[in-house]
Amino acid sequence: MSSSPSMESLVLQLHEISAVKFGNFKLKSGILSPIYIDLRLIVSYPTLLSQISQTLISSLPPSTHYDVVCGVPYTALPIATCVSVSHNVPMLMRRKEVKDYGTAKSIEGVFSKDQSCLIIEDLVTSGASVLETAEPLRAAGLKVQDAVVLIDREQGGRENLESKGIKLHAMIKLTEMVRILREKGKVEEEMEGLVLRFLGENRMVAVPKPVSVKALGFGERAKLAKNPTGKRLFEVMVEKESNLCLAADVGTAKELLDLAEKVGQEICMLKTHVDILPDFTPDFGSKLRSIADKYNFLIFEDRKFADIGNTVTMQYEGGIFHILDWADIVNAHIISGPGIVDGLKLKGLPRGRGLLLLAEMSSAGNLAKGDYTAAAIKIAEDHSDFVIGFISVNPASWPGAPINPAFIQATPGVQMVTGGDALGQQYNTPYSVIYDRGSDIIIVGRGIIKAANPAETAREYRLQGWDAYLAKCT
Ligand code: 5BU
Repeated sequence: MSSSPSMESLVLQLHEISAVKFGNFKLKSGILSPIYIDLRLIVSYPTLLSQISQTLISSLPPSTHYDVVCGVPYTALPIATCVSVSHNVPMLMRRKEVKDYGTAKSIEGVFSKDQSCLIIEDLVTSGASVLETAEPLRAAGLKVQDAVVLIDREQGGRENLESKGIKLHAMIKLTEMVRILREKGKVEEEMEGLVLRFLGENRMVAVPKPVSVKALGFGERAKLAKNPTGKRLFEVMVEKESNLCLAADVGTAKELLDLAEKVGQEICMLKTHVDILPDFTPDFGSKLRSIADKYNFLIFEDRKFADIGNTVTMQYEGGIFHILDWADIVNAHIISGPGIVDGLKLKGLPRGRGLLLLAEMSSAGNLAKGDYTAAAIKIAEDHSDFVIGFISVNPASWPGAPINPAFIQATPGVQMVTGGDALGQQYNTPYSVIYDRGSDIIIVGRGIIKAANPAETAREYRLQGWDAYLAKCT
């Protein structure tokens, strides 16, 4: 362990290795800044790395309690490792991308629920990356109340984190750092003035949040829904405090029914792909229906009808699956034009069923955008007695008039951390899908199915999805 050097000496060393530079730099946000900080370099200076880690941890108030530490990937990982080793505190690692095979965990390391985790970060501007790390840690049951950062840019991070229940502790504030460098003759007074003015003018960098108006609650929206299934879905969401739909993509009908029993109480909707079940029998629908009735959720067969109206009437009602008999909701592409909705409506509306239109898709390179999305909205409006809403990815970004609040937005491609799979699927987090992207329902498949304990994980997704919805309404 190295002896504790003065703050001046650390700041001078950071300047010496060019981890702090003055000039004219374009930041990630596009803003031009007179100061640039790159702490990735410190891995090449082990003594400095160790000294910084020491000083960082001693800047915490003595009362700060933590059982484990977790660095924000990637720059803070070596700092967190140093802290862990020198203080003998276990460390956790958050994956930036979750693998689609093996354990599919977003947090690596051993921990137990209710332990406190200290987040370690190199540089905080808005606090967004600390929040991105806090989210999956909290979802896994850990308490996150404190974060410690090497340099606080004083641009709103402290306030943004405070509003999410995280106290930010800083080894040094950027203004103090600049003052030390000026006092030691490393920066001209004029440059110090420029930096201070820049920081003053950019005091609050908000965590991006496009949703600015208070959203209407699901209870209110239930009253606006014309379709009985759409209305019921809103009501179930309110009753169960759940906006979670499970994508039950398992290998057999037996597994699907077992899974439905396990997670039934957490979900508002269960989504099937009935044509992937090798042991499908004609009584599958009635078995699933009785589980749905027991736990009060709706059944959504993700059939993605795409043919002309006449053909889809037969596909919906007939064949071996008899989807119309057991699925509350189905969905359709609009590639074939509005006739597909007329066809499905002919069979579905008399039974009180509902339809979701595919306005967007979650997979990379898909063609459902722009005019296609706009056409889906128009068809939905023309058939609002049967269409209950959309499969969408970022409805908050749709141009034009606000979408009728009677329509429900349901979004696939959701996991606890952003990323994707090897075949084009793209994931966003529950919070970003509901709060930032303006959706209502998170559709989660492998994030839950592949978890060690699907019921518990479903509960975590439910809580995150619901919290994001509540945040939108207040
Ligand atoms: P995942 O395991 O969470 O990636 O499963 C996503 C589910 O949602 C899966 O059943 C897909 O068929 C479904 N899905 C999708 O991922 N993206 C889309 O645009 C549409 C459906 Br539509």
